[in-house]
Amino acid sequence: MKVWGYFRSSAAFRVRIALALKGLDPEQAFVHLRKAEQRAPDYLARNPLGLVPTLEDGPATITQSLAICEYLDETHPEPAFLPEGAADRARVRALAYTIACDIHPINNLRILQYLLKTLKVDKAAHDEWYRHWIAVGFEALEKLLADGKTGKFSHGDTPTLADICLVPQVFNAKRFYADSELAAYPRIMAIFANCLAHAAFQKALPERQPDFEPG
Ligand SMILES: N[C@@H](CCC(=O)N[C@@H](CS)C(=O)NCC(=O)O)C(=O)O
Repeated sequence: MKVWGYFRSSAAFRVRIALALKGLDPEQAFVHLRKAEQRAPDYLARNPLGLVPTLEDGPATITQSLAICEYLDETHPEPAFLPEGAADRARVRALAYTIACDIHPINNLRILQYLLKTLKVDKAAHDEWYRHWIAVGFEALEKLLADGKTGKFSHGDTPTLADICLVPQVFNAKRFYADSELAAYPRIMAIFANCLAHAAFQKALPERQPDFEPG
């Protein structure tokens, strides 16, 4: 098994958490997004969208972080990323998709670069865009988490696919929000703190990765 990622990528971070939760330690390859290595022909042959992560497992090449997480969950069922019961599984998926489909893509590197370089918006407008979509998403997520099913983690007291998405998204938000501002989302931040105390989440942290660069 081999995984392509980048220390700062939220989507690659999701897969690192998933691998660590499953106790898997595949070979790693690094794609430097700031150096545009994601658009090199050999990487595009693996991942035509030019996005990290990509996972290879034997003959299978898998793109899309959530598809990779579900693949790992099916091939290595313990510990499970989804709870028992269709309604609870749907709840966890809804939390994960709120982040992965409705928050993260709007603030992805290529979108931000398009705003700055092609549409020529200034830095202040760029930052406002970023902060706005985080706030819209986190307000909704905070309400979704208030349904009585949240425990130490997003769903009960064990990590699920929702937490795999939540932690990288909070890391991402911290680049443009002070901790005092993020305190407006107490459920999200309590789950974030509990996840950070878990060894698998620790192992997946950006600063623990071989390609980490400060700043
Ligand atoms: N939906 C994709 C999103 C992947 C994605 O957006 N990756 C980002 C890093 S978090 C990326 O590679 N960005 C490169 C770019 O924007 O050029 C997934 O979940 O794998």
